[in-house]
Amino acid sequence: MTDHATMKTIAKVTIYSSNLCGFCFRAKRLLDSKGIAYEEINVDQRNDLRQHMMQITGRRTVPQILINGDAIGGCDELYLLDRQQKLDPLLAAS
Ligand SMILES: N[C@@H](CCC(=O)N[C@@H](CS)C(=O)NCC(=O)O)C(=O)O
Repeated sequence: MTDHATMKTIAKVTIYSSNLCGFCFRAKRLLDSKGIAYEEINVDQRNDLRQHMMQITGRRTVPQILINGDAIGGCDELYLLDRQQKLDPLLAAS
């Protein structure tokens, strides 16, 4: 169970996701492991939200992740940023 009391909410993180999406699951697992709170927008059955996601990210796959309004890409890009030790500074910035 996620302990919301200890979650960090410094950066605003948004994740566009869908059900039955392994990449979405992996991305959320990494954020959860860091105690980062995020807004999840599920685009299943919501073509309007998917269209909006495509407009602001230029991509059609899920997940799409935004940190303080900047589209950083999907799951692979999130893990790459983490491996490059660039993710924590982004998440700490408001
Ligand atoms: N490399 C992408 C892969 C994402 C991906 O393939 N997502 C699947 C769902 S798990 C998807 O959106 N498939 C629909 C499509 O390819 O149009 C990432 O790391 O986020």
